Amino acid sequence: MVANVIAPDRRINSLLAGALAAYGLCIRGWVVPDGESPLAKAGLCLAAGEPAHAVCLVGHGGGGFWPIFAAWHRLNSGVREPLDSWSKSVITPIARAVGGEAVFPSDKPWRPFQQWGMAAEGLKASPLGMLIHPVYGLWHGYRGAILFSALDVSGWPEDVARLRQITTHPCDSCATKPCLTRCPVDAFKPDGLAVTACRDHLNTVAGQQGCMTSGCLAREACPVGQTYRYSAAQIRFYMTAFA
Ligand code: B12
Ligand code: SF4
Ligand code: SF4
Repeated sequence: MVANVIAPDRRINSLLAGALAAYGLCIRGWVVPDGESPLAKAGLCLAAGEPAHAVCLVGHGGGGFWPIFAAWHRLNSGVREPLDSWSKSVITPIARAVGGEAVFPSDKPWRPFQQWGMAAEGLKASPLGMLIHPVYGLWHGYRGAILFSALDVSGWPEDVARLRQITTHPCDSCATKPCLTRCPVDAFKPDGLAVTACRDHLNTVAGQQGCMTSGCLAREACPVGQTYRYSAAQIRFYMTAFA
């Protein structure tokens, strides 16, 4: 776990970190936009229409939460969208307990989770569209966010500046970019993922024996954060959900 969490309110930060750790989840950083930032307008609205002043991003680096989710799933096998349902059942009460409101990446209108991830940890997008993390590589994600209407944000700008200075971007120094040469249907285009080409391939015999079994070959090709690679069961779950 890298220590790059910014805590506008350190008491709330430690309460949240402890509660999330019990489920294999962690704080993936805070976003406290100033009034001028585009982030202040993007997705920062509470259910009652009030503006939110701070976002705590919740997610995972690696697949530590997977055994906890899998045990829950065995007991709740009929639930639709099981990972999203589990995330809601875990994060919603934790958010309420600290006076926040939980929002989720799967709920429409989509909140800008990747923009929040870039602001919170200083991450950048990889050529695949996913954000790359200097430690976890492509093996990380977001399970929710907790919005706060008011929070003591004193000390925030200095902390953010320090964080952004120390963040390195693996893709900047990756000369060969193997992620871009492994996809059998060349689905990664400058304007985004060619979703239909990818899905069509996944439904062929080659796709079933390739990406559906081993995971997205492009993601697998990235050398960064390999020790955080998800388990075979977690990879299969995501591939099945996507295909
Ligand atoms: C819609 C969506 C998709 C669509 C993409 C459609 C498209 N071309 O835009 C589809 C279904 C194809 C998709 C696929 C995947 N997705 Co997706 N997706 C989303 C979702 C729900 C909304 C994106 C969005 O429009 N947001 C609204 C805008 C306003 O927010 P934003 O932050 O500015 O959005 C950025 C993204 O849209 C990004 N983007 C654009 N094109 C693509 C393409 C890909 C593949 C990705 C990952 C991002 C991306 O650029 C935007 C500008 O910064 C987000 C969750 C969320 N709420 O953001 C997850 C999300 C972006 N997806 C994610 C992931 C991991 C995937 C998959 C790899 C599957 C998986 N779960 O493992 C696959 C890729 C398939 C493959 N072959 O491997 C993660 C990314 C995590 C990270 N490390 O960055 C997110 C954040 C979900 C999460 N819970 O963590 N996804
Ligand atoms: S293979 Fe290189 S360019 Fe591709 S995601 Fe990994 S570090 Fe970035
Ligand atoms: S899952 Fe396979 S076909 Fe789809 S983008 Fe990844 S490598 Fe390409």
